[in-house]
Amino acid sequence: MSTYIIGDVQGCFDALMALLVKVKFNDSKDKLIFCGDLVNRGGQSLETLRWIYAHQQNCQVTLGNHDLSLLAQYYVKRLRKTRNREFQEIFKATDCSNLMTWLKNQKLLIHNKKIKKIIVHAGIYPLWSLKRAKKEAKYVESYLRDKPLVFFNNMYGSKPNHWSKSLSGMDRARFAVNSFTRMRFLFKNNGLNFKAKGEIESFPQLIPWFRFKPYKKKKHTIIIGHWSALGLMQENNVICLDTGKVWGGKLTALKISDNPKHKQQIFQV
Ligand SMILES: [Mn+2]
Repeated sequence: MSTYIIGDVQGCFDALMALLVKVKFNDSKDKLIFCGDLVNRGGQSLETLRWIYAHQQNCQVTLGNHDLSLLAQYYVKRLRKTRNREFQEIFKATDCSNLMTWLKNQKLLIHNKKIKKIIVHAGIYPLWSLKRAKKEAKYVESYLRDKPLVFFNNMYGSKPNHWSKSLSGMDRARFAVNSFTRMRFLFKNNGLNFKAKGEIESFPQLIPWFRFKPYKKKKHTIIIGHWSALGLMQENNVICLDTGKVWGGKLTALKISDNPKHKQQIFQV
């Protein structure tokens, strides 16, 4: 058995299928873990969701900002943008409500102890312990599961951008969802910056989250998507798998065998 961790698909369904052929995915034994951003911009978001939904026994998903944007527009009609044809196609589909109910029950953070990997879409707020990160992920997941309308009516916004244990309710949930799904850079004062995107070198005054307080001594590897400008990257214990298929780049899978003697392998289409 092998586990494949897959970068941002963003509706590039043909590429996903080609990647699974390339890795010789076997649905009777292999597992797939998606880093999030399953949908948007690639043109085949509905096909992507349907396939993963149909193979949910094999698949685990961490939600990305585009997945949450889709869910927000599904649950809160005033947020719908008619020009997003890809999302409109999903909303008109007869299986839409099954797909959306399934999607909103996915995770913000997956910790697979067997393969010693943590998978999140954008990152883990660097001043959090792993225990704290798991607690905050669960906090958001419980909102999504139990109070999706409250959550999506109040999800948008970049404040608070400073963490405090005293945050509560949607302020706490918004800080967590923003750090798990949108974070790239921090200000030197610990605050999250949501405006900067692109190459690290373009923002010398900001610090990429994974350099803020590097996870050098941690036993687990953190695997992310979201930041296609990084490309396929490993720095300390962080691996980025968003290689920007939707922008003309590649779709990437990291293969981790059950047999610890086997090396990790990268596959791309
Ligand atoms: Mn993203």
